[in-house]
Amino acid sequence: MAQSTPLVLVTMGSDSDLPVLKAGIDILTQFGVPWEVDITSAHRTPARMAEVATQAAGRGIKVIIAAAGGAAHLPGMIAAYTPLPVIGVPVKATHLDGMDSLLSIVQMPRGVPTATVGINNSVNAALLAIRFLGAFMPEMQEKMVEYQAQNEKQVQDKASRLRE
Ligand code: RP5
Repeated sequence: MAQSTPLVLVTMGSDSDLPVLKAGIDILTQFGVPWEVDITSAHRTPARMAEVATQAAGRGIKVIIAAAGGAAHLPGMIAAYTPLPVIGVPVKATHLDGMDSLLSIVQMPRGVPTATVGINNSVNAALLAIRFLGAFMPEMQEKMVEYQAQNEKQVQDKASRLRE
């Protein structure tokens, strides 16, 4: 699945990760970010994963979100092949409840940074990607400011109702 001139590539190790990523993809759509969704397994399709990661920057992609569960090597391997910022989403996919994925993604060796969000938290991955875009796209930063204001208002409204 792709939109015209995608800025954010969302990739995952298996189609079984897709339900977890849906909420994040919805955020990208809500902010008007052109995205592309793909499946590239570090273990099952290593050559294609390397090709996709190597070519991403040249195609105009600015941020990569990579999700995987279990021995979650995908985000780190993609980060090894691209100069782009990579955000890893640990997916809860095994009997270890996502702790395996989280630790696999967050414990990258020095020199190969991979941002890591919470287990199954594709929403934060998308919001972080949008913040990266906002560094050079003022309209994205403006939308983020609006989003933060909405969040604040929602919490304040709930607090007001509790005080009533
Ligand atoms: C990982 O193994 C995938 O990212 C997925 O989270 C997990 C299970 O994959 P499937 O066996 O469902 O294809 O590589």
